[in-house]
Amino acid sequence: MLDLQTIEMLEKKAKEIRISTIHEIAHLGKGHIGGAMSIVEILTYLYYHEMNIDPKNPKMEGRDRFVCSKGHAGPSVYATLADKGYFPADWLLTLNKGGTNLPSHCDMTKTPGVDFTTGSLGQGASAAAGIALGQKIKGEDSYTYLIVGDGESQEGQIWEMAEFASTHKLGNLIAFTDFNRMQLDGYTRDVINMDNIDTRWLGFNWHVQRINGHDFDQLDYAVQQAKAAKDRPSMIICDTVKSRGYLPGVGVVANHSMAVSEDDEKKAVQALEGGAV
Ligand SMILES: Cc1ncc(C[n+]2csc(CCOP(=O)(O)OP(=O)(O)O)c2C)c(N)n1
Ligand SMILES: [Mg+2]
Repeated sequence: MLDLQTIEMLEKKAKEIRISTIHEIAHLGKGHIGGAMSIVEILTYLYYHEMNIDPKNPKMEGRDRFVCSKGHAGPSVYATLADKGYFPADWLLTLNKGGTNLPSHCDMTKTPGVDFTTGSLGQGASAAAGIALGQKIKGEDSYTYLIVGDGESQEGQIWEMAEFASTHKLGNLIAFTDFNRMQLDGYTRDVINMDNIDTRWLGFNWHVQRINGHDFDQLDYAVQQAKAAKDRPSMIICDTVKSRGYLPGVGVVANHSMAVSEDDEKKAVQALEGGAV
C-alpha cells in the first residue's frame, strides 16, 4: 500500500499534469483532450513512482520503457515528460504547430523521452511486445509499460499482439487498457461492444486485473501483482472517465477531439484548482 504522503504527492502531480494539458491544448485551440485526461493517473503513477528512468539520459541502457499506443493522448504524455525535465516546459505551447517537437501524436524521432512513435491504433501495442521481448532476450531486469484504448482494442492487431506476448511469456510486459467506454464518435458499446474485455485477455492467457484507473492505491497494488506474475504478460483494465478533470468534456459523447476556448481553459483550471478532481 502507498503511504499517505506518496498518495498526496501523486495527486498533486496529477492535478499539475491536468492543468498543463489543458493549457497546452487551449493554446492550440483544439485537441484530443478526452483521451489525454483519462490516463493522467496512470502516467503519474508510472513516471513519479514506478519506472526506472533518467530524464537527463532518455536513452539510458536497461531503463523501463513506456509506449502510449493510443498516440492521440500525446498532450498529457508531453505534460508529464516536461514536468520530469525531459525538455523545457515552454515546448508545451508549441503543441502541433509548425516545426514543433511535440506533434499531436507521440513521435520518438522528435520528443525526448518518447520510446515509440504511435498514432496508428494497434501498432504501438505490437511494438511494446517486441521491446519487451528484446529486454527479455538481453536478460534485463526491466519492464515495458503500455497503454491501449478501449476503442483501440477493437483493432485485430491488438489480439495478434496478445497471442504473441503470451506465447513468449512476456512477464515484463505490463499493459493498461484505458476503459473510458468511449471512442472517436460515441460509446464503444454502440460501435463494437467491449464489455467482455476481461475474459478476452484471460482467453489469451494474460494475467488480468480490473481497477479504478484514477486510484493510486489500486494502480500500485495492480502493478505489484503484475510484476509478481512472471510467467505471463499482464493487462490491467482501468475503469476511467474520458475528459476526467476537464469539466466541459465530462459526460459529453463528442469529447474526443474538442475545441478548447480561452474561456473553457480558465473555467476548467479554476475548477481543478478549487478541488474539482
Ligand atoms: C488505425 C487507426 N484507425 C483510426 C484512427 C483514428 N482514431 C484516432 S483516436 C480513435 C478512437 C480511439 O478510441 P479509444 O481507443 O477508445 O481512445 P480514447 O477513448 O482513449 O480517446 C480513432 C478511431 C487511428 N488513429 N488509427
Ligand atoms: Mg476510449
